[in-house]
Amino acid sequence: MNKPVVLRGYSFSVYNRIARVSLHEKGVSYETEEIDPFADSVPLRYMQRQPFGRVPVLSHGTFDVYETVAIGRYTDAAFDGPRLVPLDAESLTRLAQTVSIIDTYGYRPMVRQVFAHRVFRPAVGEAGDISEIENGLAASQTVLKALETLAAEAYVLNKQTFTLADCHLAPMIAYFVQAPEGKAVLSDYAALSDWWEWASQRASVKETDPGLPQNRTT
Ligand SMILES: N[C@@H](CCC(=O)N[C@@H](CS)C(=O)NCC(=O)O)C(=O)O
Repeated sequence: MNKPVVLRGYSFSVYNRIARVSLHEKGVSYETEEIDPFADSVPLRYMQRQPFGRVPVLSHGTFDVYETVAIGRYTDAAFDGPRLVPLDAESLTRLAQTVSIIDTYGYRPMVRQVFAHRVFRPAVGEAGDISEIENGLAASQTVLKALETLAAEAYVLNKQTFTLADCHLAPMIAYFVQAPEGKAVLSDYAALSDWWEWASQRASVKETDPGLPQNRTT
């Protein structure tokens, strides 16, 4: 009998969606458990699985894994389906570089500043902070420029082979472009815009769109 696969996370989390995209790409059936990491208290049983209180965590039988990069690597290695990690040295390296750029420099300005303050907070009836949006847009430029170079070089983000780099970037850009200013900024980067046009049509990306919450807080 197959071991159960459970993704524990928050529907509106960009990292949760990254994990979901990789599971969809591999054709893995999974259950979900909703954990809101922004709630006043995160359940103790979840903290035992993720000591930093972030989401998501993937459980496969008794094997738990947290950190979305590791979840993607596990998903690729543990399940049948198309490979999400390239084999050649250059593409493998560019994949790691892309994901690291997104996590280290991209998530905060693109998601926590631009998307959260321009789109998410207003959707739940909270005021966004204009200075957060402006600072996020400014910081996003360097990130998009770096990703543009990687997309133009095309070892990854190449509109042909869907890898963990695509899994990681698509949910971030999907949120960023919901802000009109984010959409405008992205259009300055030709290779990245072409990539997004392609990636946004991918079934795994479309099927994992969480939409926007109603009367929720972030
Ligand atoms: N390094 C973590 C980052 C995950 C992360 O930051 N998730 C966000 C939601 S998108 C979170 O749980 N935030 C809760 C908080 O900041 O307290 C990973 O790769 O899984």
